[in-house]
Amino acid sequence: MAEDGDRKPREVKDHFLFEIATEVAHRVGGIYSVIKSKAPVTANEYRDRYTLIGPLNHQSAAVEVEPVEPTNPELAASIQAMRDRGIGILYGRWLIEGAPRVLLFDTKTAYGFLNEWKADLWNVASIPSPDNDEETSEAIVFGYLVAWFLGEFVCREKKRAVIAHFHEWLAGVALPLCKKRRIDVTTIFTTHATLLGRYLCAGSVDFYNNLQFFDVDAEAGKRGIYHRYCIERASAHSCDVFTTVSHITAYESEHLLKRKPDGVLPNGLNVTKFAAMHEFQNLHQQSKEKLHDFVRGHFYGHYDFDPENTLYFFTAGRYEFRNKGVDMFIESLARLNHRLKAANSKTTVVAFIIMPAQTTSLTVEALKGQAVIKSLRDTVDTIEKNIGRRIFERSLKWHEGEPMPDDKDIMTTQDRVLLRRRLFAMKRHSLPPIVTHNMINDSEDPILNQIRRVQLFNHPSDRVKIIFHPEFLSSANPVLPLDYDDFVRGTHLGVFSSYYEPWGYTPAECTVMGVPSITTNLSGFGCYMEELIENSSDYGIYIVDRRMKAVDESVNQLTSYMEEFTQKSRRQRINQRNRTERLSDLLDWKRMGMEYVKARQLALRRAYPTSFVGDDDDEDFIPGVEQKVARPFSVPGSPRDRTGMMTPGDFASLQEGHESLSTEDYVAWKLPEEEDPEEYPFPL
Ligand code: G6P
Ligand code: 1S3
Repeated sequence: MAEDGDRKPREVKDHFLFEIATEVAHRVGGIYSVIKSKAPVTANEYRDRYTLIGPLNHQSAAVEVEPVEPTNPELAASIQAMRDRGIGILYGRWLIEGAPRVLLFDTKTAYGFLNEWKADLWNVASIPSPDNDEETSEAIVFGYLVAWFLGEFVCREKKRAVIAHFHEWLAGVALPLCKKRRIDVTTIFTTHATLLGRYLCAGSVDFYNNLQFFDVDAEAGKRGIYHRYCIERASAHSCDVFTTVSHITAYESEHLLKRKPDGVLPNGLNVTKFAAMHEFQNLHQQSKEKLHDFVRGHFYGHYDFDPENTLYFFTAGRYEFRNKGVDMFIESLARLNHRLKAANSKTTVVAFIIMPAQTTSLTVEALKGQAVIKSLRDTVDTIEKNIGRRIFERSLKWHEGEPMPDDKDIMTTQDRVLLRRRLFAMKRHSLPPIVTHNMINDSEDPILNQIRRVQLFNHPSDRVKIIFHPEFLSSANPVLPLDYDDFVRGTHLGVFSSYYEPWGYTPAECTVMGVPSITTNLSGFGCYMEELIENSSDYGIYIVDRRMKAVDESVNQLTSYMEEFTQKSRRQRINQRNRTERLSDLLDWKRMGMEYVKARQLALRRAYPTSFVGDDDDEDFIPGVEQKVARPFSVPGSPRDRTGMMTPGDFASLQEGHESLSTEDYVAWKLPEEEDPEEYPFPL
């Protein structure tokens, strides 16, 4: 759409920004994390010129969105025009940090147009839409509503430029429509993965070595996703600026979507800085105590390992067995178990797998474990109080020359019976369970089958224990009552050995909480960190090579990283956590958001080049738009060779006329000074 002959110049200063995604005020997966965590910086930059657009989900909007009246007259009139045609719209503030404005379309109120719109989509973009794919129908209705709205808005707001930034194919249908209808907006499309990439990787193909050779239409057809693939490809080709979340996905998009991205918009996080320097270490200790409590209950009757010598590892995410690398994690845990046993190690590793699967309920055994331990604790508390009371009474009556109160008199027969009853309740004839829930398909579940194959059954002799929690975590859960963040803080190491991971929020979240993690050089996050930090493992960022190594070698590398971690002393772990946490700034939206700023500027330049005439400094930001993130003061300490197979350095830089994406352009990052461990204000 760039530089249409009939496009009239618009003012780029104080332009409007609409960001469109299906996860606005409605959590489904990673995109919710992106837009929600980014909201504070974008809302701060744009104020009331920023609106997020999504489909209305009544349930989540009821708790996440406060309805308000639009104050902008053009916006209000556009909304009214659509309401007059029967479209249900909720406009309000999203109740998150930054409180951005949201515009949510009730797609159900537009299903009357579905057949007409499907036919139109075929006519204008040659995109087919079968009857039986509800997700695609939803994407079409939403896309047509978005294009309708943008058309209404730019007819009324005639002066200032409008940027529409779309995330993922599900929100992309409006892109070919904007182009065909010549709607006077400039567009950005960010893909957070590719449909084909995800499908191909989940199968058993050698994906990365064959990227150039796939017959994309045929592969999409074989998987019944040709129509979805068409939407994704049309979105990538009709936008003014095309971006992905990492270099590795940029490379993939170039081959599978047949357009080279204009740049990479990595995902950031909203980093919390604590007033006290060591607050996050204290939080680790507090959350770890809660994990100890859970483990005491789960392993009752077999709790013969020492919490002081226990390390908690975990993996978490959407249940994609191969893509998220759970297959490799379990295999490596089995090898680690073998190595620790052979070395007579005193360390026990408890490995958690947090991945939602279909379940019916928590198991009786999981509930019983926590109940048994709670009863034991209650009984011991009662006995303790009784003993205290008796010592006190006896001491009051004590006279010089009499013997001290005897412990036999202090613990009564009744106390002993009470305690014995609890101890008997803790007898167990089976091994502590692997899974906390009743699975719908236990016998065919890939995770359980892999655990069965490697025989990690929580036997007392095993030094690696395993717990599969097939549900997202919540503090309201009676068995493991912790929210995800608190859980992560309590662990020692996150393991994310992904095969397909466009970015990967899980290891990034670990980093900002000061928890070391293992990831791979097939994940966007892993590649990003590898590029920026030399000796990244010193900083708690371990990167398994899944590109150049055979599978068995990668499994061994992962095993060795975990083994090496088990050999660290407490002091070494604390030091490493401090270093990990100091990388947080690197992942903060205040820095990462810079690429979004650049992408928007490129979109404006492509659509309205004449509005920039006379502005000779290419690197300058749009006049009038305050630059929120400082330009670099220095280059990073360890620049990297960027000729690696999957991170070709020739993606465009989000700037017209520049050939290569240069991370140094926006990363002004220097490791802060190390602290002296002797001065830590807590026991080591
Ligand atoms: C934090 C706490 C320390 C505690 C340590 C345990 O640093 O502030 O008081 O000793 O965690 O570390 P660990 O790696 O053994 O869980
Ligand atoms: C995608 O979600 P996923 O887990 O299916 O988008 C996320 C946000 O960009 C990204 O972090 C992740 O790697 C992708 O895979």
